[in-house]
Amino acid sequence: MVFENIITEVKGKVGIITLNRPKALNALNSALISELNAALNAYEADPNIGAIILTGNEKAFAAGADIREMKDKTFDEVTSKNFLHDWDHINTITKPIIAAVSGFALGGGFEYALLSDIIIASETAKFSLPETTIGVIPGLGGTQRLAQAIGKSKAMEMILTGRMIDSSEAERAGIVARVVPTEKLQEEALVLATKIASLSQPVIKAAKKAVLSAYEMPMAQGAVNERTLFHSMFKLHDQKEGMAAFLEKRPPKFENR
Ligand code: DAK
Repeated sequence: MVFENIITEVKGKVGIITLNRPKALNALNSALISELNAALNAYEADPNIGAIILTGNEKAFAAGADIREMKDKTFDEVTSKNFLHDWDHINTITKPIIAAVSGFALGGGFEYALLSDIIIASETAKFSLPETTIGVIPGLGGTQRLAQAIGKSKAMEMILTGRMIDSSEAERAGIVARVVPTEKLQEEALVLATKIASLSQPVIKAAKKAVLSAYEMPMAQGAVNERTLFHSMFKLHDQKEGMAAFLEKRPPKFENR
């Protein structure tokens, strides 16, 4: 596939998507999001891909939705066409997604990082939800996911003021899994994604689904969901193989089935 706003690349079993509108600090517009959704679908459908990396460049992961594209929209237009309705398509992807963030992750850019499964950040990463400073509020789940990630008081402070935080504050607050030197970000993201992609795909998908249920259902229901998923692992060749390999003191050979 040929894209204009993103670059795709496969390394081993890892599908990489690099946002590529550097002149606009990777501001997200409709064309970019359609391409992103197409690339995500292609990796989701490709049996050789076990994990996905979503990244930007050193200066910006993404500085939010494209303000030029939104500025003149009327209330009727945004409601009748459910403006930006396809932006949460990433939620349908069952393979793990790692956001590798350097530079600005603002507004919708930060929300895309929060929609990913793991965020690893470079030392120069900066996060904020600045929507209130331009006359709107977050619209891609940021109010919900940030509050869940860091608690009400800090989320309120960030959202009501638009304050930008750096990578060490983001790490302390639990937004990012890890901070790495800027020049090592892509390498570290690839090591992490490659490790995940080396495991059994159905097992990894079940683990992702189980963790996400912590955000989507009450605890008791989430625990039942986890138990059902756990039991379903015993239908897999890879469960037999993983346990046999452990006992036989050899590396497992997973077949994704
Ligand atoms: N949109 C459009 N262009 C942008 C942009 C953006 N968000 N961010 C940066 N740019 C452009 C600038 O206009 C500038 O273009 P030229 O003037 O050169 O043509 C170029 O990128 C470089 O930016 P600056 O000159 O401003 O660079 P600085 O280093 O001085 O500042 C900055 C960097 C990141 C601090 C600054 O650019 C900035 O504050 N950017 C805007 C950040 C922002 O407010 N983002 C939030 C946008 S609202 C939804 C889904 C998503 C959303 C809502 C709903 N649904 C599913 C319903 C999301 C909303 C948003 O993200």
